[in-house]
Amino acid sequence: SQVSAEVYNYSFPTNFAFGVASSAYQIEGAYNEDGRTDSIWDYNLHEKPSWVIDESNGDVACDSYHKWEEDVQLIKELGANFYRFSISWSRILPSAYKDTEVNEKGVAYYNNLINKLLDEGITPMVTIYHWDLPQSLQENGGWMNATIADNFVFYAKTLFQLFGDRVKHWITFNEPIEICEAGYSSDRKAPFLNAAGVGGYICSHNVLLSHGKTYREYEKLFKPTQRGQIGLSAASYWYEPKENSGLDAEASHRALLFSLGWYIHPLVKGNYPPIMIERIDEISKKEGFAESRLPKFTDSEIEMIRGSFDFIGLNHYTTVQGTFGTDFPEPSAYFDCGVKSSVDPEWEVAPTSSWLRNVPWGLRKLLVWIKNEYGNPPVLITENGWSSTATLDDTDRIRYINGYLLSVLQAIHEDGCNVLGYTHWSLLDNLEWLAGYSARFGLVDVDFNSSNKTRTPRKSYGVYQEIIKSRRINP
Ligand code: PNW
Repeated sequence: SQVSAEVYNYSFPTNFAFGVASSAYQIEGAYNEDGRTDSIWDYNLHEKPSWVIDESNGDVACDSYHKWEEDVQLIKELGANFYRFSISWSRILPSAYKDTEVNEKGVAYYNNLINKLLDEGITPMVTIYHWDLPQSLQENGGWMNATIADNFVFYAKTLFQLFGDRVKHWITFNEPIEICEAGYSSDRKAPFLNAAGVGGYICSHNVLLSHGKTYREYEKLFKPTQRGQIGLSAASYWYEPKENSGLDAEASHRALLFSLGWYIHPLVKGNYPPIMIERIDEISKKEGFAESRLPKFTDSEIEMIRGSFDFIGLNHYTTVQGTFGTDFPEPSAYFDCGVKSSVDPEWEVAPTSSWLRNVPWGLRKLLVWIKNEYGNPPVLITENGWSSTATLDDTDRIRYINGYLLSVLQAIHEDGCNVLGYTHWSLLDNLEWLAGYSARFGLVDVDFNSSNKTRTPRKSYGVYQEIIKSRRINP
């Protein structure tokens, strides 16, 4: 659907920030250099290369561990206000567990990066955890073990101590639904645990408790002097009712509560969405489980988690259609939710990611849904992006960026949504998890066959540069 001409007259508010994002395992390489130890991704992709379609891994990736200065230069040229990157836990704490030694060489790498960004006028935004759990913690159950919270809080506090004098924007977790539902209830992400209907809920519970504790420790020990902000980045599709029926509308709303609401509801309201609690309790009982598969928060945990955010991070890529339906295997979060998803074949599909379709109005509807459901909290779009082929002439990405940013402008100017900024995923082509190097998400092309991982800006890089400069979308 087209937007009306006047939407092109809107500009981004003066305090609206533009950035680009990346994550450690996807770009750094240097997997065993300077004391870094294995994460669950290193371990699993070395054990079984066929997890990844091109049998690639993050051993070298974009080699940003050595080429970070060039990356900062690209961000500077782009004119971005901030750079969202993640820190590799096992580079900072090779022994991973609480009270273990900090690795000075790992610290130096991030100090250099942060200082250079600041020198160039780029605000550093740090994701504390972007999926690369130290393998030694996984050997003790990883996110399934409640003791992970103490280890995570120690790691996070180490980062606040080391970098918090200069880093004022922190994201505890990138996409808990991918960490947990994909990692522990399926085999779509490491550690490939595949405990459907169980693993994802336990993992998410521990992630939420870890987030809440980290927020409260920062609030108590660091915020008074460092004055930074903390959020969590949740991933969500927009669910558009497939048929114009009450049942599909109810199903689509429920799917949003079971995905975005799974994490944002606790942060805003203290607990899981009531519909999740009711359905999972009841279905677990019918399935013969002695207790609900959804763990319970205590009253004091609810108090701790409620309000544990300064902004909501939103990773949004695409839209699906929701239909009422329960034909899923049991137990599973899909069965618990009871919504089937499909797509409109008319929606343009990304040439290298079959799940990704260009549906710009979905972002606007999602922002309005968050506003209505959660009292218009400050939302930072922490990821949005498109995967093209290796071409430099990426007109499909340009179409996607323009469409989604127009949708953001409408959400701000016509719907009054509180949107703080926009982050494009990604600066560089990088290791797209199980899609390897086949799905290119970069504004900048990376030649992975070249020994120096040559970076070449695409056409979209120039378009985003122009948007940041003019603060509007050029018709
Ligand atoms: C994100 N979905 O994952 C991750 O944060 C990035 O590391 C990743 O490279 C990027 O998106 C591109 O895939 C997603 O199901 C996982 O809509 C799933 C979805 C979206 C993003």
